[in-house]
This record gives sequence, structure tokens and C-alpha cells, in this order.
Amino acid sequence: MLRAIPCTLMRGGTSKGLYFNVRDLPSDPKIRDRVLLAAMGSPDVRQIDGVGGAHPLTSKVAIIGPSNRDDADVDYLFLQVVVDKAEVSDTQNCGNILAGVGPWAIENGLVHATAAMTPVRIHMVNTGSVAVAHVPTPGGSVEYEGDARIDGVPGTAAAISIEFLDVAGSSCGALFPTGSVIDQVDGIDVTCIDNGMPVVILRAADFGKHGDESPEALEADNELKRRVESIRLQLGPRMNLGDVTKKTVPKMSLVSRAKHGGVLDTRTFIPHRVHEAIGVLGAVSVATACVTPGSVAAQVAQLSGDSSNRQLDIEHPTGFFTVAMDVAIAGNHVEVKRSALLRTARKLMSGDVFVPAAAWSDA
Ligand code: NQM
Repeated sequence: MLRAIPCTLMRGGTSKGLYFNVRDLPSDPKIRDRVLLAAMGSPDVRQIDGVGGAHPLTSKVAIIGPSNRDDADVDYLFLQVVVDKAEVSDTQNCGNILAGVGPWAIENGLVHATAAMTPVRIHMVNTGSVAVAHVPTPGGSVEYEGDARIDGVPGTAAAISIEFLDVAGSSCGALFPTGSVIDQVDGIDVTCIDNGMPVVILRAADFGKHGDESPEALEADNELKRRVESIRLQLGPRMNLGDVTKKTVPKMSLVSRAKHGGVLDTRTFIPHRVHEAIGVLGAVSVATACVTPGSVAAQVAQLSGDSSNRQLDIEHPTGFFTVAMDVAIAGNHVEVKRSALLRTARKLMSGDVFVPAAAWSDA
């Protein structure tokens, strides 16, 4: 017997996933995770018996419901369904999937469209922080089509601007969780930062890389992957993340001089596959490191003018990710006031996903 579960398949930014109403999934996290593994078709590198896209960026889930918080309209829990292992992780947030949450919440009656642009205040349950997404709603319904282009997605769509106010240290307890803007591990300089996503920033050159290699070329380099993973596992506890062997954080971002007029170039392990672009909060964290004197990113970044309130173009394998930052810098101390960026989203399919009924049973 199969069981039908209502859901929506959406592209959020440069990622894709299933969006559920919290009331339509089991409340027991163990049973819920089993259901999600069955829906996506994990564990299997091809996810052939499910709707997952056989890559971490297309094996994602948003669970949305009303929020009890005064400063939020909805709660959004992000879950990463691991492609080739029977694992579902709530240890990270996802700013790309976040881009679909506002439209989904409006279309599913959790938020009423108020004007041509509807602000949706989203409590990101994974990190306890709040984002505000501004969703185009001309005539009271969500408009997905428009002329905004984001690198990593073909064509154009309606712009959704997203603001973050309180994401610094939201996973690790501090913006610079090791207490320093630069540390050494295995003889390599690293900057550990959490401005919404725990990221370790490393110089690509320290691994003999130019920093403009393709994701495929980096993934094929077993020695590079071994060294990067060794550093990641050592830094997990120092970043207050505990044993990160089975966690999808921290992300590992190799940085190098910009090649296309941006601030710097990135190639990011997330943490075992290499991102085709860069994660949203990952980019916010890298951008914050760029304006922090003494960090590995700042040593590589080409900044001009006042760095406290500016747009930073972060280069990645498929183009640029632009982050607007408002920070106060006093000596080596950085206080993040606000960051903002632009994403698009698209509803792709809505209906039911079918899972074996046994996956839902508590036996
Ligand atoms: O950093 C991929 C993505 C992400 C995360 C990853 C993200 C973010 O692009 O906020 O968006 O780093 O796992 O979906």
C-alpha cells in the first residue's frame, strides 16, 4: 500500500526540494525522516525510487507551519536528505530553499498577500533566526514570473529580496566560533565563520589550486578531498559543532583572487560534493569574512571604498552571488547589522508524493 502526502516541488534559488505543511508529516522525527527518505528515494546515488534529484542541491526539504513567535509569520524547518545514506540532517539551514518559503506560505493560506509586495517573516527553526522575504504579489497572488536573473539558474523570474538581521553565530554561538579570525590546521591557514552558515575559508593556492577549477575536477581529486575533510573534522568541535563526521556543516570554501571583477572567487565543498554555485548563507558568511581585517578571505579579497555598507560580488563556478552587507568595523571587531540578497523561486509541481505506507508506521 502507498500513502499519499500533499506537497509542492519547488525551485528555491539554485536548489530544488519538496515543501510540506508540517501538519501533513509525522510529528515523530524518526518516522518523519523515514518517510522523507522514502519520498526522495534515499539511500541510492540515483534516487531512482523517489523524487530526489541525485545531488545534495536537489535532495532538500522545507517543512512549514504557523509560527508562535511574535516576530515571525511562519516556522521553516530545513532538512537535508542525504542522497547515498539513510540520513536526514537538521544541522544546517538553507537560504536557497528559503526563497520558496514565502511564496509557498502565501499560496497555502499561512500568510495573506497585503499589497503588491508581501513581506513574509520566516523563523528559521534550524538556527532560531528570522529572515524577511519580500514576495511579489500584484493583485493579491504570488507572481513567479519576472525579469530577475540569478547565476546558476537559466532564464529569469520574479525577484524575491531576502533580509537577514540576526544570523551571526546562529549555528556556532559566535561569528568567529574559534575566537580568532585566523587559525592553523594541518599547517593551513583557515578562517572559521558563522554568519548564518558555518563555513571554513581556505586559500585554494595552499592546496596547489588556482581556484577556478570545475566542481567535477575538484571532486575527482581524492587527495584534495582527503585533506579538506581532515581539516573539517578537526574544526567541527572547535566551531562548537561537535563531531561533524555525519553532519553537512561546516562548508569548506576554497578562495582565490577574483577573475571576473568580483571580490574573490570561491569553490565550496558542501561538504563532500562541490557546489555548482554557492549557498545563500554560505555566501553571506564568505562576504562577512571578506570585510573582516586579517581573515583568510580578506587577504585574498579585492575590496574598494567603504567596506561597511556595500555590495559584494562573490564569484562561484557559474557566475556571481551578490550580497549587500551592512557591518560596523572597529579595528578587528566586526558587528553585522544586516545582510540582504536577491533570489528567485518557482513552483514546479503540486500534488501528492507517494511513499510505502510501512514507512509511516511506528513499528
Ligand atoms: O548556504 C547548499 C544551497 C545550499 C545551502 C549547501 C544554502 C545556504 O545552495 O544558505 O543555500 O551549502 O548545502 O541550497
